[in-house]
Amino acid sequence: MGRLLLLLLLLLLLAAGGLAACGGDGPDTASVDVFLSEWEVSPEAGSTPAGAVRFTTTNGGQFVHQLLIIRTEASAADLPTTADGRIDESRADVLGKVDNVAPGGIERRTFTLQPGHYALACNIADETGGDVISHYQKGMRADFSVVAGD
Ligand SMILES: [Cu+2]
Repeated sequence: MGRLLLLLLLLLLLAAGGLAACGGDGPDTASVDVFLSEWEVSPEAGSTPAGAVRFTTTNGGQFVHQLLIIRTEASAADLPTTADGRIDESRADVLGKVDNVAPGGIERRTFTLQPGHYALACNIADETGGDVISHYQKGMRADFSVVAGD
């Protein structure tokens, strides 16, 4: 009886592992971990090969954050902004967005990216007592490169 239970558990584990291995991302998918907090956007690496890129976004802060992936020639600190200091997304080439990453949360999303220079940023603004706190202005931005693969 005990042995049968163990065998069943083992089969379940194998099945789960098999499913995870076929979880949608092919062998050519690159992966980048990005850490969000107050007030930083910190990719584990400064660049990734072009093609399918899986972003694992972890929010280690106390606020809700997001990850915008913006294709731009400009430095991440010099993106076009609106009057309240947020990035003007209507004037930015936003190629990917991982929205509403809760404190302590982890979100995984795959985007297809061409070679070039990018900015990773959080464009949330919180209003407290009439003041607008733009996460972007607080420093939630990082330069990032996508390089041609082989
Ligand atoms: Cu933020």
